[in-house]
Amino acid sequence: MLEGFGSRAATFTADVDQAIYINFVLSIVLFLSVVAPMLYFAWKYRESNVKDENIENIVHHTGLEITWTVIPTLMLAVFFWYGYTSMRTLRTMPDAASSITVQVEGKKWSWNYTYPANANGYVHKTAELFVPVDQNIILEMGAPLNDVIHSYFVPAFRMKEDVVPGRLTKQWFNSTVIGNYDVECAEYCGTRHSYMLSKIHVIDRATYDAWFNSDAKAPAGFEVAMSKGQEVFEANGCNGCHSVADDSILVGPSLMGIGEKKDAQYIKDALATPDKVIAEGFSAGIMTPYTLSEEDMTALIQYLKDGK
Ligand code: HEC
Ligand SMILES: [Cu+2]
Repeated sequence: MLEGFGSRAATFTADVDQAIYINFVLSIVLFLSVVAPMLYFAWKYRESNVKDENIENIVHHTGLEITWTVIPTLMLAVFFWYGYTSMRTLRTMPDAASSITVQVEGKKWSWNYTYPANANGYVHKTAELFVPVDQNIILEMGAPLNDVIHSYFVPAFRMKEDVVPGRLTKQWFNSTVIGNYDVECAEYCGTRHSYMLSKIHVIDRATYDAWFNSDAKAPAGFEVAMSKGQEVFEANGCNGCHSVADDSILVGPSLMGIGEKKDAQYIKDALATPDKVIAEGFSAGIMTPYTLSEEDMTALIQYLKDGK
C-alpha cells in the first residue's frame, strides 16, 4: 500500500474532506436528536410511571411541526451546499490547453495509460501513471465495449469516477505533493477485481519532461530491469490473467513454458482470435482479442519462450 486516505495530495482534497466532515457531524447531531428523546421518553413513560387516566392524546402541535420541518430542511440545505460545491470542483474540467490529457483504459483486470504524442511523435503507453507536480491532469477514461464497469479511485486525492464500456468519462486532478499513490478499482468487476490496481507517481517537472520527450519506458529513478517482451506483457494487462513464472492459474491458464510447447503462430492466433481455440478447462469469451505491432509481438513471443 502506498499513500492513501492518510494523505492530502491534490488541490481539492481539503474541499472533499470538509464536505465529508460536515456531513458526518450533522449526521451525528441528527442521530442524537432522534435517538436521545426516544430513549428519554421510553424511560419517562415506562409502565410503572404512568397511570392510564393520565394519558392524553395530543392531536396537533403547530410549534413542534414547524420546528421539525424547518430544522431538518436547513440541515439538508447545508448537506447539499457542501456536497454540491466540492462535487462541482471535481467535475469542472480545467482548461485543456494548459493541462496534460491522458487516456485511461480500464479492463478486466488492469489499467493502462496512453499519453499524447511527444515532439518526436512517440506515444508513451504505460501501466502506471507519471505526472508532474502542480500540474492539471485530465484523465479521459473508457473501457472496451465487451468489458464491464470499473471505477477509477485514488484515495489520496479523494477522487473516483466510473469507467464505463462505450462511454467516455472524465476526471481531473492537480497533485501538490511529490509521491506515489495507489489507484484502485472501486466497482466490483469479477474474479480479479481486488488486484485491479495501479499507481500514480507524482514527480518533479524536470524529470517528467526529460522522460516525456524521450522514448524511455519510465522516468529516471523508476526504471525496472524488464525485457521488452515483459513490458508488452504487463502494459497489455496479460499479467492480470496469466502467470508466467509458475503454473498458478489466475483467470486464464499459466503461460509457463508455452513458448516451448507451442509455436509462434499458435500464440499469434491465441491473441488475434482467443475464442477460436479454447485452452482445455477454460471458457471462451473471457480473453479479448489483442492487436499488437509486429515488434511487440516478436518481443512477446520471445518472452513467453525464455522469460526474457
Ligand atoms: C481477462 C483475462 C485475460 C487477459 C487480460 C488475457 N488473457 Fe489470455 N487467456 C485468458 C483465458 C481465460 C484463456 C483460456 C481460454 C482461451 O484459450 O481463449 C486464455 C488463453 C490464452 C492463450 C492460450 C493458452 C493455451 O494454453 O492454449 C495465450 C497464449 C494467451 N491467452 C496469451 C495472452 C496474452 C499474451 C495476453 C496479453 C496480451 C492475454 N492472454 C491476456 C484470459 C486472459
Ligand atoms: Cu475493475
